[in-house]
Amino acid sequence: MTSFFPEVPEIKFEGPDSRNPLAFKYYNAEGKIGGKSMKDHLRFSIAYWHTMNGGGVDPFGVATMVRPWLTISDPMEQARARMHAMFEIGQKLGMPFFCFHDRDIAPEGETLAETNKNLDEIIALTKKLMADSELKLLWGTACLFTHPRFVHGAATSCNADVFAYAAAQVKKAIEVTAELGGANYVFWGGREGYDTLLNTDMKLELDNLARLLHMAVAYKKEIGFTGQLLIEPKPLEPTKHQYDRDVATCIAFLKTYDLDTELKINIEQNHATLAGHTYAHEIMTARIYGLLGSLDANQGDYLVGWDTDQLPTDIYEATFAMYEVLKNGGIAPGGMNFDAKLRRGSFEPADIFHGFVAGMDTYARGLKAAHALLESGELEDFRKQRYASWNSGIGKQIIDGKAGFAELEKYALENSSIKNTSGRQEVLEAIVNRYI
Ligand code: XUL
Ligand code: CO
Repeated sequence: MTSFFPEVPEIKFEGPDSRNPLAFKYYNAEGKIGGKSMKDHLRFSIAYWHTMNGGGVDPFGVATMVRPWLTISDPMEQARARMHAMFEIGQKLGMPFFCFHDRDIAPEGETLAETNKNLDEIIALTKKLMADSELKLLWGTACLFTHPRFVHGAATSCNADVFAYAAAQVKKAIEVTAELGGANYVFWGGREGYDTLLNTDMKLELDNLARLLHMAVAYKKEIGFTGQLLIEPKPLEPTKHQYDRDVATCIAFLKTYDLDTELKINIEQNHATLAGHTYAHEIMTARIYGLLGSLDANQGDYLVGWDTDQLPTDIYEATFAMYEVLKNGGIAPGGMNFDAKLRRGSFEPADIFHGFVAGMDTYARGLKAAHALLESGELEDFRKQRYASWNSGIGKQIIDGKAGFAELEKYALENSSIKNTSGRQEVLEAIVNRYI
């Protein structure tokens, strides 16, 4: 295969003083933070769909991206070329992982059997390319939202034939993910939601979503797939209400349907902000319930109300995210998937590399800042002190279950002059700024 990016060299770490746009200033794959390499902390991944298939189409305009592989008219020939191009991108960036939907990598045929045959051929090619490359599979998933058959949803469709088709597709997608040694398998509920309650049996739809996930759990065990299953929350888009709205909703769903020991959560920053949460809030919520699985690293635009899926460049967001990841003891077997696309105006092939360099450097800075902040204990010590009243006296009695309403009433009557201390938010924000 000839190179798709002859003008782009291998991207090297040159340090913060470098002015070379095609060099890392902060991401040093083998550089150690707290005894662990940056590569192992961050576990970066290419999202196949945005990077290889995204043309820059928006509701007002056609594709702008210059992508030589997308001009190949034979769909299977194009699929092969696209896969080669992705491996070139991965190799030049030293990217450890990639993620894909089944339909991103191979075209649909006339029948499901033909579609599966197309997929098998591209999976065989991928496996061959992986054998000569460092690139590993972070996760696979099934695209259950693009084709018109999924107009009313997939697992939550009103039409049982669609549920059956979706199940067949998920079965195959888990098989090929296992075949490539995927570390995880993701369920994002593409059209699992509703546009109007007037035509929706929400209880049946939620029960059916759980039914499909239970089938996936059983099948994973049957074939011995050891990857982690993940569910990805998103509040809206494409439907007006997505059932997997946010982390808390996913936790309630997983616990209600006895799935919380089988699935963890894949959290995307832009989905968090669309749900009215910060990324750190969502990561912390999953972490404290032991359900933090993986991250889709991107960012939205706070002035725009949809999922803009931008490459992450906000160091504050990256720092707060990495602070939570470090408190979680790391993100493996999950990773940080750049579920992100270039702006429509950044259409040259080299922009792919510029986008990833920006995202990888942002998270490297976030990791460094978060590690230093955590090591310093400045936030943790403040927090500990703030809750000190729970370590002794009446606080400890409440925690130990030794004080009920009667004891607390007696205590309050005897101690009714309460003294609070400042939360010092501004001091804490200034502390964070010293580490950024
Ligand atoms: C869509 C989205 C998906 C999932 C995988 O907003 O995030 O690409 O990450 O299906
Ligand atoms: Co995503």
